Amino acid sequence: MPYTAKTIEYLKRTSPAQSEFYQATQEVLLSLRPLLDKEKKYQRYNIIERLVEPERQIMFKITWMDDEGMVQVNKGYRIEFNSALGPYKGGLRFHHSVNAGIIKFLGFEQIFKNALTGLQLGGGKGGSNFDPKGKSEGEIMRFCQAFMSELYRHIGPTTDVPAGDIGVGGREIGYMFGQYKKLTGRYEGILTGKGLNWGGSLARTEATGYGTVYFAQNMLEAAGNSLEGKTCVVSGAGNVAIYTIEKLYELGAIPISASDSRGTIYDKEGINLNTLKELKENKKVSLVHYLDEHPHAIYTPVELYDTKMNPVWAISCDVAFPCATQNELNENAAKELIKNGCICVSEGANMPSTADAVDLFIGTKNFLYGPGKAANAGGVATSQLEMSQNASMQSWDFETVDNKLKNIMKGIYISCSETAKEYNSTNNFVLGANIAGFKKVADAMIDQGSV
Ligand code: NDP
Ligand code: 2IT
Repeated sequence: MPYTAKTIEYLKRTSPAQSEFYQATQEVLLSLRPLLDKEKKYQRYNIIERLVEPERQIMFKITWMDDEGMVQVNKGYRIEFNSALGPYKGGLRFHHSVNAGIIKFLGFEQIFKNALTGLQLGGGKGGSNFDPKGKSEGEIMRFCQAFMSELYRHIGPTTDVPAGDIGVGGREIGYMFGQYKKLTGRYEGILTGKGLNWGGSLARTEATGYGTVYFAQNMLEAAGNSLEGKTCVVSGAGNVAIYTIEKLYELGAIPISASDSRGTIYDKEGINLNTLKELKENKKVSLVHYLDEHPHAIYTPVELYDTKMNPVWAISCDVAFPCATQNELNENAAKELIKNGCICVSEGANMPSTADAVDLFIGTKNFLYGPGKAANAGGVATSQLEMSQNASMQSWDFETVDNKLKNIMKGIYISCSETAKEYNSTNNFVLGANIAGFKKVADAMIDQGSV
């Protein structure tokens, strides 16, 4: 489409070397074509050009002292992408691969995801190229404090509210919250994913994984199917993967895999959840130790991966849940999944499937594909429930939050599904999610004038 090509060309020229950002943008723009053809107001108000440019991009230096007394330097980012629907909201990622393009793709996806929740949330994302691997507890704390020593001046409970993402969980949120309080003297909801006895919400830890499973459940039920008895493969072994696996067991499915940055575990009897939590949440060690307690499982280290794909996608399954990172599921993997009988993919991670893989899923008759910006929106939605509890000084019980999460995920499914039908693309939830999310943001931008 000329409009898409023109925008991508413009982005490549003005924001060079941001391949993940172009990828995310291209997918959205291609989906929007039928809407833009029909409703000329979006072009009249130049919404696309306005939307692909972040409102504000903050880049800063983080200096901190390691255990040897060496001063270390990292890059810090907070990209405040779009505030048409509410305060900027989105996680912080600490991973060695982080750069401006990655934070920008995540921030861009976040705009539509947050819109789909139906809640008042703008889109943003942040992070650092800090590598938490092998760092001591003291180093993690000093880094988090140094990161917040700059970030604190840019965030606020009604302006920008970060949360966790890869490499940022409850521990890091705690250190950052403490530093914010120290610097400002204010005790307020400037981060979500907080500890339960200092402002956190029950079910926030579980929300992304649970929500991804609820989304799969909605897709399958609408097709007259269910998760019960289904064999599921899951990639990742962090927050999203763990609570995906937990909810799958609760709904009678059998999750048989997990993976981390060093390898993949396949346990045909079903992944032992207690072992997984002990290794990844408490001890924070490699998945290879799963074999210590479950020697019958099969472990494949990354060095032995087929160069064409992660072995997790070669395991025969009914439903797949990519829950690790972007572009972890390529065209070969998608072919393999479909060939081996997989009928549904629900994305816990952000943009885990490459564009070719997405095309294959969408082009396969009766295949159910839940894109990340819809399927993993339960995390940010529950973050908003945390903000809501903070603002009203209340705390709701687990069932209350979980029921709200379930309803929000159902609402997202309905909105994707009905929008897809409206554009004669039944079950194309990529088109459904992108158009439904876009309309909310774009209409708000038009109402609010050229600001
Ligand atoms: P965690 O840091 O808790 O876990 C990430 C997991 O994925 C870890 O097991 C990690 O391995 C593995 N991993 C990360 N990067 C790579 C890589 N490049 N190659 C192979 N394995 C990798 O993060 P989350 O579970 O929070 O996030 C997972 C995904 O879900 C991300 O895409 C994130 O953006 C998305 N997401 C997260 C939400 C949240 O609320 N946390 C909400 C919505 C989406 P190792 O253990 O070795 O580090
Ligand atoms: O990608 C995401 O939606 C998240 N990392 C969670 C964001 C949030 O603000 O809870």
